[in-house]
Amino acid sequence: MAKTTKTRESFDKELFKRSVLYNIKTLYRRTLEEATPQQIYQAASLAIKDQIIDQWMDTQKAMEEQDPKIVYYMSMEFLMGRAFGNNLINLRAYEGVGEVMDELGVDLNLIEDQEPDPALGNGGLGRLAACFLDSLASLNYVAYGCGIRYKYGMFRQEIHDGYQVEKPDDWLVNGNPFELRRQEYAKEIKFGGYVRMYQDENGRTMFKQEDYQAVRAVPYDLPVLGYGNGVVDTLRIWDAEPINNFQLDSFDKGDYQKAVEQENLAKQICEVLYPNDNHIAGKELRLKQQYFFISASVQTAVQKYLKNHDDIKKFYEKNVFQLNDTHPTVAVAELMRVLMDDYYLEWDEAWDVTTKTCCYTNHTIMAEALEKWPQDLFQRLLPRIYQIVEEINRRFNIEIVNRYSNDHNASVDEKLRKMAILYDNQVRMAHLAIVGSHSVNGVAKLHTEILEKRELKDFYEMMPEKFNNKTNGITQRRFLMHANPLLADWCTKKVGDGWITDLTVLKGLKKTAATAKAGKEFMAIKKKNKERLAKYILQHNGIQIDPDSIYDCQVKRLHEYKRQLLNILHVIYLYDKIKSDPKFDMPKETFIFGAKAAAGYRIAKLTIKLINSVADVVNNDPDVNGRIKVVFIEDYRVSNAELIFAAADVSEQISTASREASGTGNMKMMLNGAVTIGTMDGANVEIVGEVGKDNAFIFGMSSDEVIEHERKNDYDPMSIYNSDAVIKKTVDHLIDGTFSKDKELFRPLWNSLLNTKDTSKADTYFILKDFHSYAEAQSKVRKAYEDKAGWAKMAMLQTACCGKFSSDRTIEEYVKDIWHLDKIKI
Ligand code: CRA
Repeated sequence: MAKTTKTRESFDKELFKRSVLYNIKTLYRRTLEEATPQQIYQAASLAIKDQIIDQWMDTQKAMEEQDPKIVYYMSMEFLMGRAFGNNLINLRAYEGVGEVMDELGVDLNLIEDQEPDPALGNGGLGRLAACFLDSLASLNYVAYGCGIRYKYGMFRQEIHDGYQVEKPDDWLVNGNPFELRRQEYAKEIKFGGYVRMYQDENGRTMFKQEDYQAVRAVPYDLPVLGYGNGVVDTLRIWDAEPINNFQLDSFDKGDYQKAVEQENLAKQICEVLYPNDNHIAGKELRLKQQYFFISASVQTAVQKYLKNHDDIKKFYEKNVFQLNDTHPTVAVAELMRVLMDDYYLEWDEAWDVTTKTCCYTNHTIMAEALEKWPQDLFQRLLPRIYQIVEEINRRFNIEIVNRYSNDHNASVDEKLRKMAILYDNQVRMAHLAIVGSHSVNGVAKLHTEILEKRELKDFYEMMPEKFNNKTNGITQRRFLMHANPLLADWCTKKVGDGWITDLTVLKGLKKTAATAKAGKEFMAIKKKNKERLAKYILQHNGIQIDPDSIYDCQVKRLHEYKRQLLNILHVIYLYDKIKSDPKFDMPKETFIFGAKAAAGYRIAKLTIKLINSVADVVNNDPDVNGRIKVVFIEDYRVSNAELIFAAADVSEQISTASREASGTGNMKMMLNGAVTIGTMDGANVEIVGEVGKDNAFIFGMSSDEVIEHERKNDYDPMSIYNSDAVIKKTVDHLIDGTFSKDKELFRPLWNSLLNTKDTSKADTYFILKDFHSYAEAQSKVRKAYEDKAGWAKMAMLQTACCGKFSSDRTIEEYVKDIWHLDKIKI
């Protein structure tokens, strides 16, 4: 990390050192020599926090003076990853702290490893929120991340006998040194009861929630540092506490009962993150979580605005709410409630403010991820909010009728059926989000097109002006600078350090790096990173892998649509080839997987077991002779992801076309010089656009072809199986005892491809259909890798061409097209 991270003048090494030693003494009554690594980590974090606090206060002051517009990024998930190293990088103090630690005889890496990964997110959606906060602060915008302080984040994954076992992620056991509890900003949140209507003394019709259960939302603030600019934004996550009205001397049985219930509610709400990615479980507690953090955040935003503005009708001029998927959509109704019930706005006035404030991002077209709540549950839990949703729906239905009743090409009934917010006893959250927002965006070009042409076609037709695309991005500060310091330094040597705040600067590598010498340097760095990962894998898996082999990596959530099964079937196919032809010539290849499966997702969990079973057989078969190895990395998360991205040669992005809205792991791998093998899906399309199709290995059906097969319902995997001996043999290894003594163990996976009972449910993700095209692309990868110089050039081009995929670019687009924020000066 030497050259790229100049120590910022304001970072005082001596002060830092003294403060670490002092903290160790006062916190633990110990000397440095006596302190454990965890204690040194805590002491060092507090010393850094000290410096952050000054900048945080300066940012607050600048905000008050300059009164910029603020974005509230509302999200159930923020997958921040470790804060320690990232804060040092953005403070430009990484190098300085490294030196201090050296002087103290302490290994900085060991200290960083003391921090648990704050895993308050499932995957892409939560990590995107984290990258966005990093970019917002780095670009001098004022932003609040609003979320939940789950006591238990994404579970810790252990592998026992090849199976996933979920262990609680007790990330707060040692406390969180960077957080600040802000009791003074606590809010009351009300659930249940009924709504009483009455006239107030001015003759206004008022609505009051009565006989409700309440909990207290207490915010914890985490600093979000901009890179080297002194800006510190805030991630505000809410914890629930009981309201203190528990009176033990109460003889009223009803009160006692209620007090106990309220206490239990407070205990439950923030207990745990639902571990589902792209899938909605529909649990009542989840809706409580949603309303809990949204009500607290909306109340806060309004009160903050009114502290130094008096016209609530202009709220939207200074505030914007970005809803990260439909999970925070109750914000639409909650803002209406606050504006009408607390600040006496008329419906139309409140609606004007609300729609001008709210914006919605769609992250998926997967049907099982579409949020719908049973109307009665919604009404029982949120009686006042439900009334408001009913009225929004009533008015929207009138709009539909007005718009289409004279349109001979449309049927009003059909439009109502397809577009109403309340329909079939359900509350359709996506419809509420679209109607209540002035902007609706998808997360990659192809995804937005699919939304406009298919999934949200009716809405697009009626309100095209709301729709826009914002292709996702990632922050280079974490995923190059922190993850891959060797490559970061190399880039700086070649093109200067401008890329840290403007990733397009890396395009300068195209010229300077197109030489054989640069290629060798690049691949030498890759090799070092591959050794680093090999060491991690040896330590954690006990498997020795060869840093000279191709590292082919698929790391992401386990989901059928992401097709880890296609990947492992191809490994099985290669294994067969080696077994039947002992001389089969191929470069050594290591297939690396990392994935968590939702706890209740049976097929996904069985896929993990399959990968591990294949690994056992292949890695231990002398006939294979080290040509292929398979590794499943336990507990895939942000911290080990950084090691994997830096070491990857090949980036597996093989979802069924149309299913992956964007993907962001694809961008992280590209940034680190891994070449994509993938389908024309999500942001892969744009990656190929940037790097050129000769520098990627594209295979499989297009999204149009997939959608067409689904429309016609004419896909028959069984006929492929019956007519294709290679596929038959490969697939049958799932049930012929090759990978398990119990031949029936993997039968459900075999069935998922060839379901003989219900053929419409067979191979819904077109694995067999795309198999050969994938195997061919894999064979091209191996061939390309054998040309060392050619590969080096292709790998470098990935890094050179990934400028577009910085979340800085994404954020500037949100600002320009939707948010219209002002930059603050510090
Ligand atoms: N699961 C998509 O599937 C996308 C991210 C971030 C996802 C990814 O393709 O990159 O969002 N969708 O936009 C999602 O969570 C609820 O939908 C994801 O992370």
